[in-house]
Amino acid sequence: MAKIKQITAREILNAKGMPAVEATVTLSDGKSGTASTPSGTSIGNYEASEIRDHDEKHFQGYGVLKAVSNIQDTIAPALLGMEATKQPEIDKKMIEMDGTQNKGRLGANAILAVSMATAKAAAKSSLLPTFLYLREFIKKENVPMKIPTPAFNILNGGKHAGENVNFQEFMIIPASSKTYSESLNMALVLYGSLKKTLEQNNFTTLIGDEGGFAPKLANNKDGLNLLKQSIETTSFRFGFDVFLGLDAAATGFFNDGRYRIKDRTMPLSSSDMISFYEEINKEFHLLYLEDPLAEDDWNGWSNIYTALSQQTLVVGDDLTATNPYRLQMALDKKAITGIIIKPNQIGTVIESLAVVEIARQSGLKIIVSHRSGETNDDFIADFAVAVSADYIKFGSPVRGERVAKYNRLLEIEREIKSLG
Ligand code: 2PG
Ligand code: MG
Repeated sequence: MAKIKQITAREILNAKGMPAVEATVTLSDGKSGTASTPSGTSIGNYEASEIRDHDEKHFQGYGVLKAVSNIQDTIAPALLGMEATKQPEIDKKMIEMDGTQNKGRLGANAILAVSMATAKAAAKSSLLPTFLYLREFIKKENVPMKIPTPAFNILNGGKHAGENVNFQEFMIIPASSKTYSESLNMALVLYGSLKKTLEQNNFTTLIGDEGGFAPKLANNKDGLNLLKQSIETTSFRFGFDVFLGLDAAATGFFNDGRYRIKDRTMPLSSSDMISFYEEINKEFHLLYLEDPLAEDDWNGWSNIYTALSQQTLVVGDDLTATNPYRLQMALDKKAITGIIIKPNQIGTVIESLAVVEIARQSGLKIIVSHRSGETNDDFIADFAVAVSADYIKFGSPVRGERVAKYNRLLEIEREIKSLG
C-alpha cells in the first residue's frame, strides 16, 4: 500500500509552443508517475477551465506558473499521505478544494496533471501497465478489452489550419475488423496517397496542428473528394476497408444563428445545414460526424439525430464537453449516438471514467480524443484501451506528440497479446 510522498510540478511547452502543466507524483515505495495536460484550440464553452497567468512578460501571458504553484502550495500538501490507489478519493479531494463548477480556481490544467500522474504512479506500484490498472475503476462486465479503431485526421481545416476550409477534421477510418497494426499501416499508405494527390493537383502539402495536410480548398466537399480520390488510387476499398468521417467543429463557423460555409454563398439556417450534411452523406456515406452543429443549437441536434443517426454516428464534442450534465441533456434531447471523451474537458481521471460509464449504459459509442495542443504524454492511449473505447482520435500518424500515442497503442497491442 503505497502512499503519496511528494508532488512536484513545472511549466513545459506543448506541441504548439504553448505553456502546459506537468506534474510528478512520487510514492512511498519509490515509484513515480509524470503527466502533463494538453490544450484545445477550438475550445468549447462548457469545458473545464485551464488557468493561465496573463503576465505579458512571461510567455506572452500564456504562462501556467500560477497553476504550477497551485499544485505545489495547495494540492500537494492536501494529498500527501493519501493511498495512491484511492484515485476516487484523491480526485474528489481536488474537486472539493477547487470548489467551482469549472475547476477555475485551481485550474483543470493543474488538477488533471496530478490526477493522471497519480494513476500512472499507482499503476507502477501495482506492477500493472496503466491500461490494466485503470480497468480496476470500470464495470468490466460486457466490456472486453480491445484496441479502439483509430480515426485518422489526415486533412486539417478550421482553426487547426488557418481557416483554409470550414470543417476542422477530415478523417479516414479503417474498418473495425482490422487489427490496430493493420489500421496504422493503412493510415500511412493513405497519408502518402493523399500527399501525392495534393501534389498532382498543385495544392500545398504543408501540415496543420494535428499533422494532417492543410490545403486551401474552394469548399468543404473538395476535402472529402480528395480523401476519396486518395483511397481509390490504393488497393484499399472505399466503403469496405476504409470509411470517411468529419469533425465539422461547427461552433467555429456559426454566428448570429447562421452557419457560414464555403460550399454555399448564403449563410445557412440550422435545417439548411442539416440538408447539406444529408447531401454530402449521400455521396460519401460518412461513418462518423462530429459536432455537425453548434454547441447550443439543441433543436438542430435533435433534428440531425432524426435525419442521420441511422446512417452515421452523430458525435458530440463541444456539445457534451465530457460533462455529465451536458451528456444528460444530450440524452434527454436525443441529440447524439456517440460522445467524445477528453479528460481535460472535465479535469479528472475519475470524472472522465464516470462520463464513459453513463454514455456506455445509454448505448452511445465512445470516442477517446487528444487535443490539438498535445504534449508527448501518452496517458490517453492507456485510458482508451482501459475503457474499451470504440474509436480513438489522435490526429495524423506523424508528429511526435501524435506518434507518442500511436506508439503506445502498438506497445499495448503487444502487451495484450502477451497476456494471451
Ligand atoms: C476536437 C479537438 C481535437 P481541439 O475538436 O475534436 O481534435 O480539437 O483540441 O482544438 O479542441
Ligand atoms: Mg471535435
